[in-house]
Amino acid sequence: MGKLGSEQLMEMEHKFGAHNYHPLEVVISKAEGIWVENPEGKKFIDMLSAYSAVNQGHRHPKIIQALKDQADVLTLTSRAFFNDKWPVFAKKLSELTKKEMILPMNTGAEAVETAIKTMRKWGYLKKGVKKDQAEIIVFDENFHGRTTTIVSFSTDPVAKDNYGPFTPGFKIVAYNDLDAVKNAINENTVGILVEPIQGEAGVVVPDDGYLKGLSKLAKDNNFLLAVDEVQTGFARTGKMFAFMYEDIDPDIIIMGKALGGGVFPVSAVAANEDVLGVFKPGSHGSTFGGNPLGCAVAIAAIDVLLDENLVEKSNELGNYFMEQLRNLKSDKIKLVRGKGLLIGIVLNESAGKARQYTTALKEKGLLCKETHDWIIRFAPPLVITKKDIDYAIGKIKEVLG
Ligand code: IF1
Repeated sequence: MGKLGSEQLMEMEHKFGAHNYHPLEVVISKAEGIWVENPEGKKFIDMLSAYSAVNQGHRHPKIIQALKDQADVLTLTSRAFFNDKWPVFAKKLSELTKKEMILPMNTGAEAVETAIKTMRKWGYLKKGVKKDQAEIIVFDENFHGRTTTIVSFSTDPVAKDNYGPFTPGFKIVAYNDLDAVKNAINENTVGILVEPIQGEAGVVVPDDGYLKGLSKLAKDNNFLLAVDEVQTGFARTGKMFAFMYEDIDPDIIIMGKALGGGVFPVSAVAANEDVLGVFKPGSHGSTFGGNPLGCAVAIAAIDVLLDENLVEKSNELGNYFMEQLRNLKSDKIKLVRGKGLLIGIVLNESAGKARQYTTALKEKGLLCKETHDWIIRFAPPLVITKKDIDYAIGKIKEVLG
C-alpha cells in the first residue's frame, strides 16, 4: 500500500475507528514546533496544541532526545521495583510545585481520580467523616476527564448520558460564586475540585479573589482545595500554574498534558505529606505510573519551560494576541477572554456556529477547535513568536474580520 492520502486515511478511520470524535477534516502526518503538515504537504499552524498538551511545541529537540536516550537504556519497571528516574522526577516536580510529595500517574483523568481518592481518604482518616459520607464540591460546566466517576458529576449531557449508575458524593454548584459554595458545605465536606480557569466550558476566567475565597472556605471549614491544572498548568496561562494568579496555596495540585512534553502521557498529583501520606503500600497504583521513560521525558519537558522562559512568553504573547483579537472590531466577535495563551473567542449568536469558522480557518492554514457551538479556542504552543501571531491574526481577520 503506497503512501496513504488524507481522503483514504479519513475513510479508513471512519470505517475502523469508533466515532467518539468529530475531528476537523485535516490529517496530520508531520509536525515541528507550531507547524503541522498533512500527507499532501500542506502546512498549518496548530492553534490547539492537543488541548494544551504540546506547550513546548511539537517534537521539541530536547524532549525527543530525552525520549530516545531513555528508550535506549530502560523504559518500564513497574513500581514493584525502584528505578533511577522516578525519584529524580519526583524531586524536580516537588520543587516546582513547592509540595512535599508527588504521586505519579499517566492521564489527566487518572490524576483527577487520584485526587478524589486522596480527598476522600483524608476525610475519613484525618477529618473523621463518617464512612461513605464524604462529599466533594464541584462546579457547573466542569471538565475533569471521562471516567464513569468523573462524568458522574459532569453537567454536560453528551459526556454523561447513558453511563449510569453514577458515583455519589459530589455536590455541583455554580462556578465563580462563593455563596453557592458556602451553602454546599457541611460536616461531610472533604474537598473542592476546581479548574482555576474552566477550559472546556469555553475559557471561563473567574473573578479576581474567587480562588482566594475558595482557599479561605477550605481552611475555615477544614477541607481540602484541589486545583485541576491539567489544561492550565505548565505556563499555558502566563503563570507556571493558573492558581498562581492569586495568593493561594492549594492543598492538592493535579497535573497532566504538557507535563509529558507532547510525546508521552505523564500526569501527577502534588501535595504535602499530611495529605498524600494517607496512601499506604497497595492502596493505590498504576502499571505505568512513574515509569522511567515518562519521567525522563517529563524532566526534559519541565527544563524546556524553564530554559526558554515560556511562562513569561505565554504571558506577553497571550496579552498581545488578545489585544490584536480585540482590535479586529469584528461584529462576529462578542468578546475575547483568557489568560496567557489560553484564549477563547465568544461569537455573537448572529455569527452562527463556530464550526464554519474553524473550517474556514483550516482552509487558511490555522487549526483551532470550537467548544460548544459559539466559542473558538486558541491555544498555540508557547514557543510561538510575535511574527507567527501577526501572521495568524491576518488569517483570522480574513475569516472573522
Ligand atoms: C477529550 C475537553 C479539554 C482537562 C482537565 C482533566 C482532563 C482534561 C481540565 C483529563 C482533558 C481534554 C480531553 C479531551 C479534550 C480535552 C478537553 F475538551 F475534553 F474538555 F482540554 F478541555 N482536567 N481535556 O481539560 O485529562 O484524561 O484526557 O489526559 O476527552 O475530548 P486526560
